[in-house]
Amino acid sequence: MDGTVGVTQCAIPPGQSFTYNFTVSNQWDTYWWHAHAASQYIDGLYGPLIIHSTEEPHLTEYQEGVIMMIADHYHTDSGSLVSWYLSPESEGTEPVPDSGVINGRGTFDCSRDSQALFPTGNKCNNGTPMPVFDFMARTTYHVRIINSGGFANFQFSIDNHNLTVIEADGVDMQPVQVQRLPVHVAQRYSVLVHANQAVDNYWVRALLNINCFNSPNPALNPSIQAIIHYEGATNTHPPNSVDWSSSVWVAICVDLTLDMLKPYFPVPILPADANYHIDISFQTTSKDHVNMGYMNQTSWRPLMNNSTLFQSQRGISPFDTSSQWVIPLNATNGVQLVLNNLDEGSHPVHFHGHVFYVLGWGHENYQPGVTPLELVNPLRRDTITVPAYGWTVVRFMNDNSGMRAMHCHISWHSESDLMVQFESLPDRIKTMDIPSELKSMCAASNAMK
Ligand SMILES: [Cu+2]
Repeated sequence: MDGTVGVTQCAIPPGQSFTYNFTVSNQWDTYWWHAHAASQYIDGLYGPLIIHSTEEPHLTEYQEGVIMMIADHYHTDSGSLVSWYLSPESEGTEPVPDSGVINGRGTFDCSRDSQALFPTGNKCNNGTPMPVFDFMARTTYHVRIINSGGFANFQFSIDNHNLTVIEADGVDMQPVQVQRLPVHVAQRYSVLVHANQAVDNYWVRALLNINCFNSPNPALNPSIQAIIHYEGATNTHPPNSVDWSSSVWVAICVDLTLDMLKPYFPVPILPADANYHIDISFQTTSKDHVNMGYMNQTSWRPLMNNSTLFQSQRGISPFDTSSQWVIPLNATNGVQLVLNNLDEGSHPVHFHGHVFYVLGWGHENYQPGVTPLELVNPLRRDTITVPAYGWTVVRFMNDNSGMRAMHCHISWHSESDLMVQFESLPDRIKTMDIPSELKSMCAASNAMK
């Protein structure tokens, strides 16, 4: 029920439906659902998925909850943009968003449209009024921030209000106070916000970090905004509040540091019994002159009308490494990965089915055995930014059998095939009870051709 096309299932055919059925156990906090076929989600097929529990450690520290799903927004359909991106014309430059939305709402100044990479002309529209979040004074809000966008890393802040981070990607954190929060694609944070300021209106700011883009988009106003409206404040004027003076995490598109993000519940880390070095790169293909993403030597090509999970269950292995880099993991033990980024861009790498233990990251060369790693209560999360020309060392416990994708969550990069798969406990996959409805979708999509 992981939903990854070509990995755990075939796509849901047009006009058909599929019901995902899964059991939640010992898990809570902030997630999201989205289409996992090609670049479909950035056209809007996504939503929040929040799991509540009486075991949340910060449950008594807030009174109200708010969700803020923040996404960059393209005014051209993603299929057209992928066609352009995966052509020699783009020279590997990612499409830059035209605007941004919070909970699906955002505005655009159509006088800027002609400066866009793909102007929309008379189809341009000014969007919808920005969202307004009603706050009551002297109340503490649990604000869940989700980056559901395709490309942009953003810096989140609320004028005059500190943010107390208590969760990252479904893992509870020891509280840490920040004024600005960098959030990369697919990452989630929970922050506590105390409505302890004067009754008034305040800007919520999600600054799309243009320093992480390879090229400018003059049509883009990178400052995506919403309003916090205290009950009793006048609602006839926009906020007069001013941005924090502390500098944004501009030039480097990286996460909060490891010493800031400490899990609330420590989990002992097992030693690593298996080690893999994964080079992340982009290479121009000699045949088509297209810039494609590579994990080591493999650029992933999704299977048509099949999935690697179904193939694994039938015992088809090894996989063809020219299109599927599948790492078999036979024992329940610790697996350590060195994610080495040879590319000039940062990559928010997302892992299905597991959380990473994040042992370290940096910009200089990683030297095994020399570079110090965090082994005591290291950060755990499921989406980690690998810095440009930098490295990240992660570990995970191979305790969740299945075919698990690990990919860059920037939509353009997953479309350029930046993905590796882990065949977790193949013997258990062979005896896994896979619902026939999952398999029958492959036949249905086959019949459509
Ligand atoms: Cu990437």
